[in-house]
Amino acid sequence: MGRQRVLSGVQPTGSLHLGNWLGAIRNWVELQHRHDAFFCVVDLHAITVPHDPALLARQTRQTAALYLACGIDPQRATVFVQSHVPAHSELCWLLNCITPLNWLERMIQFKEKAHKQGSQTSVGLLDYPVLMAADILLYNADLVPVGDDQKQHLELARNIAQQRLNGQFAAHGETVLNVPEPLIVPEGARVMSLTDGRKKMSKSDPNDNSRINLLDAPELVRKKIKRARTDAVAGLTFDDPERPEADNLLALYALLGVGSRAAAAEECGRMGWGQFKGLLGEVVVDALRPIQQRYGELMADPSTLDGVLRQGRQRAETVAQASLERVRTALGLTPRRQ
Ligand code: AQP
Repeated sequence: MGRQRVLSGVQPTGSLHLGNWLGAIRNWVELQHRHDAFFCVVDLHAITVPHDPALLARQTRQTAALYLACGIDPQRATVFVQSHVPAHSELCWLLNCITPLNWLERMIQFKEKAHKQGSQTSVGLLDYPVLMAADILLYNADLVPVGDDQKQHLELARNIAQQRLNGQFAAHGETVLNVPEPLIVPEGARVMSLTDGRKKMSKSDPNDNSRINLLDAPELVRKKIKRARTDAVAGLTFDDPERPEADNLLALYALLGVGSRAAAAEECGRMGWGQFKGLLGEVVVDALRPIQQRYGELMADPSTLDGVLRQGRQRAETVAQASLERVRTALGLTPRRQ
């Protein structure tokens, strides 16, 4: 049996932060050794909310460069930009036509984001999960790494594949496309906001002090950690529901510093906040240093990144086109003659 295929992506909606790295990209680096991995920058998803075109273009390249700087190896994994492979949009349309509207209206993320945007909510935002289904199904992915917030979207992709595409359009005993399984990310990978330990660290939080961006300069990292929200209790502990900030920062120290929760709890259990924050600041700066250095090298030589994205597009297109043809045929669209 060949290696199982994995697909994942990040939206270029802002600057990548510690949460994106520790919750997603760092796991991908492991996955690329054992799986046939496809990692894309999902720029078509990024335009489902209001955006600045010049910024989107910059952040798309920045995100791709950060994948590489964090250790994604283009010799092992296929790295590409979603909109460079038109099959994503085309399959999205085909899936739109076989997906019931009320499946989308139930999506929690849509309800939350639509509530914020009111009358400016776009059709694209409602359609976001169908585009995500297209991304996954195009590559016949076996496994999709998902955090809690994306579980409902993956379930929708599975339902579209199983109940609609395979259920209604496959020849007897066959499948049109593979039904993907979730790959649950390891525990402790959810990084919380520095200004509110009950909210996840997020690119779209308007307060930049709520997150550590992977490209923040060392002085800024130290400053943000010093200013991070604390409580009035001395000593750092895990798992106290009344102390989400202590749990979050100690978890960061465990992940980036000593390597285990037990060692972090042992070392910092009696430390005051001031001493602990100084220590954590240095650990985060040290962890980001090689990423920032590699990122700088990549940005100084645009042709390397262009080459990686060109090669990635070509590989992705070969797989995507074959899946698209299967769906077109199953739905009764006539073949495109060369
Ligand atoms: N705080 C986090 N902790 C752990 N993992 C996280 N991820 C995001 N934030 C955290 C993981 O990063 C991947 C990419 O996420 P995305 O770009 O698709 O959007 P998101 O999950 O909505 O991330 P953000 O930063 O919160 O972006 P905005 O603010 O634009 O919505 C996913 O695998 C996600 O789990």
